[in-house]
Amino acid sequence: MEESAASQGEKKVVAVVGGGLVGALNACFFAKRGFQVEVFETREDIRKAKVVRGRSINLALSHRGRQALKHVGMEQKIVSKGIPMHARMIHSLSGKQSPIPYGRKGQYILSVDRANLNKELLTEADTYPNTKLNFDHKLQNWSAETGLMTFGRPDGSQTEVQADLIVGCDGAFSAVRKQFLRHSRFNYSQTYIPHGYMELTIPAQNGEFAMKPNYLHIWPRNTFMMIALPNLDKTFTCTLFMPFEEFEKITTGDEVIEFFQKYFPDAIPLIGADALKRDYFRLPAQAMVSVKCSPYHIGDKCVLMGDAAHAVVPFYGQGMNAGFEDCIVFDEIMNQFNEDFSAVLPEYTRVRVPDDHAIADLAMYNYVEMRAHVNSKWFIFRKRVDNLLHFLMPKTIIPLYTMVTFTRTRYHVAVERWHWQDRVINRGLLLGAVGVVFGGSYLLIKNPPNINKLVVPAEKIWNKLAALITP
Ligand code: FAD
Ligand code: EGU
Repeated sequence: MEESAASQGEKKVVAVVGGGLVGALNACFFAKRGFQVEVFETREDIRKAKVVRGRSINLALSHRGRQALKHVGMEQKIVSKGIPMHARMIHSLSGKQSPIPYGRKGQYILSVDRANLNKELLTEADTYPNTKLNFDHKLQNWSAETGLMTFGRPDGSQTEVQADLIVGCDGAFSAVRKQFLRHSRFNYSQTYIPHGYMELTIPAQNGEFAMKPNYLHIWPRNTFMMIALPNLDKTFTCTLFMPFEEFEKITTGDEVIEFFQKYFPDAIPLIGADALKRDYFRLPAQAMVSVKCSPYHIGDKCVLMGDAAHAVVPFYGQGMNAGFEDCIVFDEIMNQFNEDFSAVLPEYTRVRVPDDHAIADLAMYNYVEMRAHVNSKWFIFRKRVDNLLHFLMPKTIIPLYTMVTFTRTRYHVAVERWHWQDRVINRGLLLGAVGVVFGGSYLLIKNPPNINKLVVPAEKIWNKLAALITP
């Protein structure tokens, strides 16, 4: 009946390249299915390393990511170490803070520590007897024909490993993806945005959070933007976004203070003037890239997931969440097609590409939008309008961020719905305007105003004005 090697107990070998967030989670998904899982990661074991250099320090975890963690029994473990953020806190230039809720009480996102999340996922993957974690293994080359991979080791040696399926979870600069570029009919685009980001820390004050902890703090200033997420040690990690050009203009400690005085004055005492002068120059600003490609697979041998398949700019807080959702989608298709890679891989590409492309576009759209005209007033106004319309028509109008953040509505469907809602709103506004014109005309015809009543006050006003200007 089942012709797969699975039933004979000799499950296929799945090589997960990259032991970052998506790779470590994916290892759990494949291990749970009983595959022989091998994870290959360039870095040393971050659970043993003293200094972990990574991208952002903390991340916003939302519904899609949580659902994926739930699939491997990790949701509670991670959520318990996350800090709920029920609302944004908008900081205006004057220092005024305005909270804007994400939704109802149960609708919140979590600030989670990236390093801890990665460690917990690796530890979980490690608990499966059919999983082996290989650190200090950097993929150098692989063959789509044979599934043979070559890894470089820190001592300069190389090792070769064969797998039935190669899962590329090696991030935005994926070495696995490099081979795809040689194949015909592979679409690829990457865009670096002009902005860079820099992380700064708001330390705890007298052992307490220096700002309200259960918020995503945002300082929207058009071209310049800062956001801060809380950490378990009562610090906040601020991420400053601005054009590289602007980063480069600031070359001295005093210029840093001057800049902050102008755009983020309330943040100076929070970060501390001396720390700010020092930390600004600690690391150069980091680049952000958007990568889109398709297909995500080659034959029945290789598939890309997470940032390797779709690096998105961080302006929707969805990069990791989308990568985690990739794992669920793949898992569901594995059920549907009985783990037959030759059927699963094309189906995964067919189903997932439109959604990943949609979130990449949305994140880029939001970047352009925020940069162009989002100051604190506009941000507050737009979110209030969204929330009001949702309150008036809860079934018809659902804010885009709600669909993206708090549901598993397919990203491309969320975008379609958003456009549809826009048409409904515009039609509503048009209908309202037409109603006012026709209704007003009808009322005027039915109850023609007494000309004398209208003219007399006008005359009175004119007389008064005339009295004023004549000496
Ligand atoms: P990575 O985390 O990059 O992991 C890739 C792994 O592969 C690494 O461990 C790397 O060492 C390894 N690797 C690379 N090359 C090789 C090789 N040749 N051989 C072997 N191993 C290799 N997402 C959210 O959901 N919410 C947020 O709030 C959020 N905020 C962000 C803020 C910023 C400033 C940035 C830059 C990103 C943010 N993201 C956020 C996105 C998120 O960081 C990524 O989407 C996520 O890290 C992707 O995980 P990944 O495992 O695919 O890739
Ligand atoms: C950027 C960097 C507010 C973490 C988008 C909202 C982000 C995050 C928003 C980073 C914004 C922007 C949304 C969430 C989240 C908002 C969202 C952005 C987490 C539309 C650690 N964004 N981010 N939108 O609605 O849906 O609050 O680095 F400023 S969480 Cl840019 Cl929900």
